[in-house]
Amino acid sequence: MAKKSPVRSPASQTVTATIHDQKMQRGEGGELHQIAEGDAPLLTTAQGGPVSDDQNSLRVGPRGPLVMDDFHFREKIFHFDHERIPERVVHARGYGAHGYFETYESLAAYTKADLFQRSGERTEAFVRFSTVAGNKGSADLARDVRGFAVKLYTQEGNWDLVGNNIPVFFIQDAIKFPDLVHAAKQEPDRAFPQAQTAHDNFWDFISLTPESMNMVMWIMSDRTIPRSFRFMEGFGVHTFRLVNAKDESTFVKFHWKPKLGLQSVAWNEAVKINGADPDFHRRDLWQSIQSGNFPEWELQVQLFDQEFADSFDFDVLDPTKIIPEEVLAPMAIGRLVLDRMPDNFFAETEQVAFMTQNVPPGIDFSNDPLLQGRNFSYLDTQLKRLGGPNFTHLPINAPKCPFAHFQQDGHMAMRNPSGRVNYQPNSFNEGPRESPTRGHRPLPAEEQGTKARLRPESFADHYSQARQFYISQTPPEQRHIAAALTFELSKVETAVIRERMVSHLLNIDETLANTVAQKLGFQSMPKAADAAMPTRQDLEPSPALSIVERGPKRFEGRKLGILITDGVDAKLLNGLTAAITKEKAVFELIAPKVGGVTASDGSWVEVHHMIDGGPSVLFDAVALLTSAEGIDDLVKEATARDFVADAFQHCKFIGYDQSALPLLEKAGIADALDEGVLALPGEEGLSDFVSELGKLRVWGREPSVKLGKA
Ligand code: HDD
Repeated sequence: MAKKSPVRSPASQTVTATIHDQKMQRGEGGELHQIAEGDAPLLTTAQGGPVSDDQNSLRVGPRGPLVMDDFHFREKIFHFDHERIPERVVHARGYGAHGYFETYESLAAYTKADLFQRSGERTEAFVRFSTVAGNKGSADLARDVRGFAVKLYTQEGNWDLVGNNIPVFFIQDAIKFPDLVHAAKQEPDRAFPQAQTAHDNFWDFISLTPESMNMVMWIMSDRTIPRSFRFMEGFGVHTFRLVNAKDESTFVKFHWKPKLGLQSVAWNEAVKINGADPDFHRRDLWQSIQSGNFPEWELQVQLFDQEFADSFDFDVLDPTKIIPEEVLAPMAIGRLVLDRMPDNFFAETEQVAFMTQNVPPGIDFSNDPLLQGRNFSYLDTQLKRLGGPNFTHLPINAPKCPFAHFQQDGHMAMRNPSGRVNYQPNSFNEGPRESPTRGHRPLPAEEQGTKARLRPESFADHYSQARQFYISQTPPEQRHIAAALTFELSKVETAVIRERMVSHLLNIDETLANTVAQKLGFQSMPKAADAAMPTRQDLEPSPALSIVERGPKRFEGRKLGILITDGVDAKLLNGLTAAITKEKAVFELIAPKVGGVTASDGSWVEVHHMIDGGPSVLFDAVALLTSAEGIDDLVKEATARDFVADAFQHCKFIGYDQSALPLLEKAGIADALDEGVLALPGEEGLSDFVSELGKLRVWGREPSVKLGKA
């Protein structure tokens, strides 16, 4: 729970001292605060001076000019004018939480990294999730990659694993990053579109960058519209190295696997969520942590040696490629639990500075050129954003292990050493010394070659894994990829860009290319793009790449929206809410009026939303518990009809009691009821309904919804 700051302290706080006849109270940190009239803490300037009037600025006469000696006004407005810092150039919109990482078993055989030495050891963690392209105030459900940045405060320094929810990237060389980001963000002359890649510049760059094709398949899949941060994977993307005490190195790829399984929303749903609740992902994380449902991920690693790397189909240094889990099984090594929201968003989530170069002894880099470029970039950006080199003095960025160095001074230096000696070596035997045995030592490696700007031949196959991703998807997921490509390209005004993209799709999957071309209204097909290497048709599908295959099996962690009216059957409602709670899921009640409804037994039931503010897109499944007396008014509400029609078209499970049938009729689905629209049995059968909800979506319904048969 958030700690209360002294300023927000309740008026009842006890007076602990009296100094110069002034009543004082002790704040959280033991510091003394003065008390104003009454019991509230005394308002002061930033210099600590008591303020007499915070409502009116100093002026000459009641209608005269303001005067310059109003230092309180000057300071207050000055500070306000400087409240903003530059937003992140990418990943500006984000949300963070505190937690811990727990090591399962010692990994000493592979790494000397301190956090992996002892089974059961817990390491403090801070995680920030983000979207990439949108500005700080953009909506959560933009179709976009999600950042998954983890800071682990280990006993041998901070380790930042700055990953995404997708294991590959757009480009192979960091020198292309500014171009990629420029193309993805708002176009510079018009400053739109916001938080969207559905525009000419993005697809122009992408269609001229064949190395991005694997990533294109991932971003056009439902991975980029996750249901919540809690239901998505995270990936370190690059190949890193683990180094043990004998200086033996093992290649490693890091994967975060959500305990709840994977889940995304439908595109039409995402668009509506952005309107109904632009903070959908923030609210979800906030609510689940504040209610004690702590999200959890398992850290899994793919470990391999040089021999495997040499024999693998693709270059392990190429960040546009994965190693399928079916080829190299991941090993679970620990778990990450998020259990505390920051006390202050700005101080923690906004000021947290992740840097890929932050690695403890036992973790090392590979020669992935994207990773090496990143190691160069992140420090600069923190200097710009946070305003000076002392950002490590901020509590969120400071190590939690002992640290000592001779870096000094600079803007806002908060930790200043005392004493005379601020250099090494010195004759006074003072100050910290380096340790060749304990310190981070790069793995000894012999590198040689001709200095040149080049891209290795082993990075040249741009289509085979894109195809593998596509053929690994279930039919609904393949449909969604085609629909997403069609939507995005339909927003591209320049015909040649649309054609160029389809010419790439021809190298990935002909049916996909034809579907997209047909939906875009092409008169003829372009020829396939020239490929540096032919697409391999022999790569096996990898079921691990499908969200549906890795979906949850239970309703746990999800939310049921229950639409109720006056006269709702109290027993049924109580039975359903109890069954949902037992499943470790949550429910929210929606009614025509936000005050509440009177149930069949005369009891008053408070609700969370009025129907206009609680559309079904905010829930994983819905139930309609109405009554003969309440249904007549409900069917007249357009929003009630939308509630049901949307739930149906988004392939959600719908439970209803008989009184709600007129609403199903009004929503136009009474004739299309399928196995996902369930008449609610009496109380006894409710647990069966809840276990049915575990399937989440009725994907079989989708084609008929699309064809307007419902
Ligand atoms: Fe990056 C932020 C992830 C490539 C340069 N990046 C940033 C964040 C994440 C990633 C999650 C947000 C961190 C936070 O929450 O504060 N970036 C990635 C991944 C990449 C990647 C997974 C490819 C595998 N990034 C990448 C390249 C460059 C950058 C190639 C530059 C050469 N990234 C930055 C940055 C940011 C950043 C400009 C902006 C804000 C920040 O660093 O702190 O330095």
